[in-house]
Amino acid sequence: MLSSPMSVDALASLVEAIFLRAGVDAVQAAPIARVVVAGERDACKSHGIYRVAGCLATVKAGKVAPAAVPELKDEGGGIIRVEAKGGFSNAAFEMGVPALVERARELGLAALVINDCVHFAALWPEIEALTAHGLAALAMCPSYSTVAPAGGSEPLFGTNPFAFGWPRPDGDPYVFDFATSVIARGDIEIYRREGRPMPEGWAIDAEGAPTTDPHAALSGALLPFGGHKGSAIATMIELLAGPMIGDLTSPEALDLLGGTTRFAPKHGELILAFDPARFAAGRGTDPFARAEGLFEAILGQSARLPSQRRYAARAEALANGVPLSEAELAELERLYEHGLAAVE
Ligand code: NDP
Ligand code: PYC
Repeated sequence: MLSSPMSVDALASLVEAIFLRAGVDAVQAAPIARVVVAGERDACKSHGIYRVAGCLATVKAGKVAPAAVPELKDEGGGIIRVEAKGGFSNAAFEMGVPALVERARELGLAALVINDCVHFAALWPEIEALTAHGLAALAMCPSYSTVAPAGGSEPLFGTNPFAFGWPRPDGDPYVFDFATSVIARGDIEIYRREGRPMPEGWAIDAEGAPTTDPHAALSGALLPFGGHKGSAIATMIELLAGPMIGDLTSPEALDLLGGTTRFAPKHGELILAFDPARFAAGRGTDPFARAEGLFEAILGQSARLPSQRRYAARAEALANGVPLSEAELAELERLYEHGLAAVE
């Protein structure tokens, strides 16, 4: 049952207050609240307010440093690093953005490396933070082993999200953001909570047999999207956002976490920013105008662009509030009242 919609600002204040009351330092609480509320506002339920309890459980279990203050390490080159020091990734990302934007403009491309961060979030808020500056961007990170490689049957990769954005002069950017598993694990947890079977083709059980039972899927393995192609992209993400940046792979993150619980895993993240105008310089063409032609051609076939659903949900939420069920509201109130005592 739906309660009255809550304004985006009111929801953001409530979520931030939950984190602050639970002992998360203000440096981290505000960025986490921004990301979680953006997910709920844009109808991305798997990474919206549903994640608040998991974050608190991660704090309670001592698997994240709630008072960590990230540290920027910028030597003026194309690689900017932020050490999250065991805190959530979100404050570390926000700290790195100004240097990343400045360097991408100066050099044409630049990378932001985040090390030692606890990661639970969707990547598109980060992509949008860069497209807002007229930059194209890629973001990726491992997670913890829950996905079998194509042809295998044991969890190895994380759900390894991969996101891309391209700025558009007169509107919302082109953004895609997806797990490299068929579906994010968060969605499977929502199926489990709602007691619904999942569609076929998402997962295998612990014996390697196809399953539509979310319980069996969560104790078995998810499948990569697109068979061997998704498997290869998941491998690339493990390499680029794991060993290449001196951080953990998904199997290593799982070892550190000690199991596939609702706790968020610790690992690194890689974000790349490109200045399209710099790349196209001297070619006598406008990359942004040409991109518009491509988007129009997609839309001209009545296909939709990724993020269109999300932007529509955002417009609705900004105008009329974020729709929350009575159960969701009660859960937020419980977390506000009882803090860490409210989570296992
Ligand atoms: P979805 O499959 O729901 O969506 C993936 C992307 O495809 C979105 O950009 C979506 O846009 C777009 N899309 C969906 N349907 C269409 C369509 N018919 N035509 C064009 N575009 C379409 O996402 P996932 O379940 O794979 O991932 C959900 C979230 O989980 C992501 O935000 C990801 O970052 C996050 N995640 C985070 C992890 C972490 O470790 N931090 C791990 C795994 C996932 P739209 O939103 O508009 O529908
Ligand atoms: O939904 O797969 C997921 C996920 C893993 C870590 C954060 N989100």
